[in-house]
Amino acid sequence: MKYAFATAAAALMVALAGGAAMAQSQTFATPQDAIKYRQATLKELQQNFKVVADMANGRTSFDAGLAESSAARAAELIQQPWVGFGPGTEGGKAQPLVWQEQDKFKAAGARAQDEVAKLAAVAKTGDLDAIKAAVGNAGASCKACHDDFRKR
Ligand code: ASC
Repeated sequence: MKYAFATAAAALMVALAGGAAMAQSQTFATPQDAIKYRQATLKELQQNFKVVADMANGRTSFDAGLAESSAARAAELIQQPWVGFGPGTEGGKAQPLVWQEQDKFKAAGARAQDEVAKLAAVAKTGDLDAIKAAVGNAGASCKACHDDFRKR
């Protein structure tokens, strides 16, 4: 059995988020492969977001070029984990609620995609104050999804 999740819903989420990339069809041989995939994409997302967040919070010095490239990479990465939450892939740190409340989960993911896309747009301007605000909004959207859908 393949765990496929390619679907109109994923494509719609990308469209709603204004993402340029296409939703990719993706299948996983086992649920564990899907879990590993989504964890890897979310980890790399977190690493890229942190580069910008550290600048916004004054933990590192502001480097406009690095902020722009890291935010752009984060905006690509946040489109990717969702196909790894298909039917039958419960596990990892994901709460069962992901599968029980699919509409809410997708809405929370779409909000996060939207906020990170906005961060990437703002990072191109090099305006640190605007980047700080966008980091706050994007971080809040990450946290909102984690509060409801990730095990602590
Ligand atoms: C991160 C990270 C998150 C968000 C969130 C912001 O760096 O891994 O999940 O920021 O903590 O509140």
